[in-house]
Amino acid sequence: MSDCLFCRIVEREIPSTVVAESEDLLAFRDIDPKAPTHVLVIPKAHYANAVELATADPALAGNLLAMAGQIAEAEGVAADGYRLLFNTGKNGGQEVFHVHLHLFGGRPLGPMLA
Ligand code: D5M
Repeated sequence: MSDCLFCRIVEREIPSTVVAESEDLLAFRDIDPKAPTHVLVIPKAHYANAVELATADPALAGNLLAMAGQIAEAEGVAADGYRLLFNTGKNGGQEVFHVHLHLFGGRPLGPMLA
């Protein structure tokens, strides 16, 4: 989708700091990090949200989670713990409607909701 920001990152039309890549997945640093480690993991194919991805391709959804775990290890945040988050829809705080898994780590993150 040419009007999708994250599709354009996949196509390298918009630069990003890539931390991991596979045939189907891309992980890059969030442009506005909320933690010392803040990485977004996305499928290269366009799905609007996590449920759409998991419904259409459960194996890919699982691989996406597994990649997040590998990145957490590589970033050195796995031992102390980290947060994985899918914002879903407007009330969920989703701003980019190409599914992305937030990986936050590197500091205590506190309670989930303010
Ligand atoms: O999160 C969308 C996230 O996408 C938000 O944390 C900023 C990030 N973002 C926006 N543009 C870019 C670019 N160009 N590179 C890297 N990260 C970006 P949401 O869950 O939709 O609120």
